[in-house]
Amino acid sequence: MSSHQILQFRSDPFVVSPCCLHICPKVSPNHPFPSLPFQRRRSHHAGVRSSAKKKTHCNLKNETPATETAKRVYPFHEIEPKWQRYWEDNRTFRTPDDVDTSKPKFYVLDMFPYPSGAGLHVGHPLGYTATDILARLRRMQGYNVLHPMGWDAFGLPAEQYAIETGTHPKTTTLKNIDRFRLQLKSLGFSYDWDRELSTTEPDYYKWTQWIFLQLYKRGLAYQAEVPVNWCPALGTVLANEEVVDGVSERGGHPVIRKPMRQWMLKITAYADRLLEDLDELEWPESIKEMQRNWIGRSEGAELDFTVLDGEGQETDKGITVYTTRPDTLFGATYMVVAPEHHLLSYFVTPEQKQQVEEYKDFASRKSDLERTELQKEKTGVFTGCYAKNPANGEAIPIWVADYVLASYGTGAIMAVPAHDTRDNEFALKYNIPIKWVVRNEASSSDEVYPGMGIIENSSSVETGLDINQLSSKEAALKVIEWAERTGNGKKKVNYKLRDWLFARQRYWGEPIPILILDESGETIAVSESELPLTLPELNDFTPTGTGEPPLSKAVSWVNTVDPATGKPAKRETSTMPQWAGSCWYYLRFMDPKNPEALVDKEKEKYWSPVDVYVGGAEHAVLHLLYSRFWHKVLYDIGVVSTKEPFKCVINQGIILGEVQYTAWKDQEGNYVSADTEERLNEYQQVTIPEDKVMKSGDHFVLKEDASFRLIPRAYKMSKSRGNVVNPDDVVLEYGADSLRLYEMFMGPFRDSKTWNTSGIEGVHRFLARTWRLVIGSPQPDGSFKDGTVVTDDEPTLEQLRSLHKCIAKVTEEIESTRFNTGISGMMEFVNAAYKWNNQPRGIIEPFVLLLSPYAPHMAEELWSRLGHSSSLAYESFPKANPDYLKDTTIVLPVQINGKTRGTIEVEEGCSEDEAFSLASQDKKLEKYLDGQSIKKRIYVPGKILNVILNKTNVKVTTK
Ligand code: ANZ
Repeated sequence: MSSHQILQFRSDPFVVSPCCLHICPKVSPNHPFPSLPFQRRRSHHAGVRSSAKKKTHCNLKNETPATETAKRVYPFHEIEPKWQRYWEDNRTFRTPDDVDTSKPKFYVLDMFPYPSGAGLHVGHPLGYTATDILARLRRMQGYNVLHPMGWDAFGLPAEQYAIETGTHPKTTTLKNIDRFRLQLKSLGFSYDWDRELSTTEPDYYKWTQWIFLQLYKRGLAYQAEVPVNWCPALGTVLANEEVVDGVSERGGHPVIRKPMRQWMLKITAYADRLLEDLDELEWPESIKEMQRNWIGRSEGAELDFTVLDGEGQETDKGITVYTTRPDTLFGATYMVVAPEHHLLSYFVTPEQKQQVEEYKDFASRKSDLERTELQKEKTGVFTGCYAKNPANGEAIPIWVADYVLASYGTGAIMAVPAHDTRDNEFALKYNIPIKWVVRNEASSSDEVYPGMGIIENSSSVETGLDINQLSSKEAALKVIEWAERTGNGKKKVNYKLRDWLFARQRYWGEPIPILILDESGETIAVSESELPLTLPELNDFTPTGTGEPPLSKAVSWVNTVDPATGKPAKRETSTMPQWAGSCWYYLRFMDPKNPEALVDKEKEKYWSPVDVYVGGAEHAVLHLLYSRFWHKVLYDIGVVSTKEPFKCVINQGIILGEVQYTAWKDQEGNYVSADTEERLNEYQQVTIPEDKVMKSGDHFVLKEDASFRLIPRAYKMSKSRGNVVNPDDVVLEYGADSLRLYEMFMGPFRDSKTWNTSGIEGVHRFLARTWRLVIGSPQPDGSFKDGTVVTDDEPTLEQLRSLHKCIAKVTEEIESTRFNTGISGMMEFVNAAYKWNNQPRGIIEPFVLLLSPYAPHMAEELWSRLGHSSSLAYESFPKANPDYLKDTTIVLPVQINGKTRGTIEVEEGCSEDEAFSLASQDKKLEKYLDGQSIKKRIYVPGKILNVILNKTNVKVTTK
């Protein structure tokens, strides 16, 4: 899924080789594991390693500098493909169709990707690693896990590419999918590949079309003449979100508003339920709030104003306004209608006609967003006509202005410039009277006051309406009651949510299964038994330019007959928008091959709802709202058993590119410091490589001259900035486990984070240390012995405490999706384990299981070397024993020459050396010990440390 489907095709066949950081031509970027000259290749088998039973000591302290380089690495390039093959051959992560439903289930889903030509970027594995960790954990905790992957593969880029090159979108899509699949497999994700699906496959879109028919049959899919965003250059209609600042999001082509007959889905019929059911979801509050705003429910009234003629006489025409503030009715000093208001032409006076027409033309070139932007200067034209305020009979002018939208409310407003900011701005600009009718302590006599308060200046003898002295709330109720009684209006609930424009004039999408009878223009649903209605083959994908979709070129497909009557008919040639396929894919994963139904009822009942759904925050509104809408329709017709599709949604933060340092140069090429008083944007910006930068205090400066300050900044990864990191390169250099671990270690999962290559080295070193902890030091040639250094010794209390602390931490942190701190817990464990002089099996085996959700390849290899013959994927995840988690620190008094001089906090059972080292670092004790020669130490564990100094000591001060 992608909201930014930019057409990118990887053109360079160069990747960074792991051996030398040199560019190696001809290494296919499609192959994540070309053979490497890096390490001597040995065969590994997933079989038993009996040497694991031998008692061997881990003698890391004696490693010589000669092994330094070899020490940094472990043979990930052998381990990783080996285990990926193993998982694939054994279908380790397959979720059988007939799972034991007495067991608990866990459905963890990624927002499936749009397989773009650019391949994966490092943002993808962030969410995918998180869901993979959760999936692996739950499997080991005894859940049935559903963890599928597929492709949201219809969409513009493949079609644009087809237009440019003549390559069929299907060919491009399949090629891209192959690449994505290979890349995902190279990262060791535990997807059930047997359930893979693509929205472009007829077996899949058969059911997308089926859902459309259910919507159509229930009046939820209809055709309407609507003003659409028409992009002449792309030859298509675009959705509002595909238009940015009046141009198409893709390609930047101008977009105009044009009325066209279009398929619409009646999402507004579900507005209330979409709003109410949000409360029961475990979603980020920010997304729920965005959905609430998008739905935009507001309560108010529709009030009728009678239009007056040139002489001020009442006509039979009326304008209905929508207002959320009926309490301000007496303050309405003018009215505004939208330029597209259907009655406008009836009441514009002949003198004003030309001006109004020109204004309508001016407004048609702006998007709704531009028109309603608060900062934009308000514009408008007087219609020459007046209307009667129903509350007091006053004649107020009617204006046409584009800050009122035709698509909201009634397309007309009563303007109250004393209490509405936009009206106030407009009235001041066009010299329209302002009348204050609401007061409170915060309001001033001549400024706009949009808040609630006590009503004044609001009574009329003529109409008998008097709301003075009432609170805004009471006054609003009274006005509505009065309007309903006198026939001047009624209570009204409004929504910002609009019906969903559901047609695209493009080829690469699902055909809409509708026939249009030639004779009558009547629309007829294609029979369900005829589905899928497959896309016809086409060689010419160019838009017709007239608004007629490219499918109209498939003449023999288009021209057909109504099977029921034999009457000639044409097929609908618009296709569905890209959002369609992603509206329901999570259901198909539950039962991907079912030819009889979208999803089997029993399977759906077991797997629904998705327990955890992870993806980018950019899908907070459209995708998540559209799929909730479809789900509710499916619920109403009995296809699904839950009201909501996704129980918990988590947004991963975005990954920004590596920090870039910017310096400025004047015309002569001399540097200008970033803290200069002058305007920096008048100078030329240059990017400074990291090795020419140093930190000075809180700032970054040029190494060659520290008086020049630089600005560090991380940017969104983009091809044009050249800061895109390709996951293939990282996998080649550091391995998939390192990439996974790094992406999780970068920072809190939901926050945005900056990529930093030295950070990968850090986690890579941690993995290498873990490897050596279990396998032992490398041999002089850099290779590692088979087997492990693990012993069958009974674990000590200290070892058990370290392990169980780690188990508790890792489990808790994964469950709370704090993956980064889970890794810190494992790092602490490994640091502690390096101090032990044996590595008992009872400690190391559980630790390997703890590591496995994060670094599955290494964990599988260690597990196999520890003597296990099958995958650890379904082993029980270790459970922390609370007995080993108790706080075990004690306060130890420290004496110097027999006099108590302070205390230190130590672990119960800590060694004399550790206690002494802590004492010498203690602020209070440091002054007694610093530079002194020590005669002897008397240590009674748990009781006291007494340090006896040599009498002849001379105090050495180093400060
Ligand atoms: C009089 C008034 C007085 C208003 C006041 C506001 C404050 P929400 O809450 O977003 O629903 N409005 C109505 N239809 C509109 C349209 N088609 N285009 C632009 N503005 C429109 O906003 C409802 C308020 O927005 C309405 O209440 C109306 O202005 C304006 F002190 O009416 B109000």
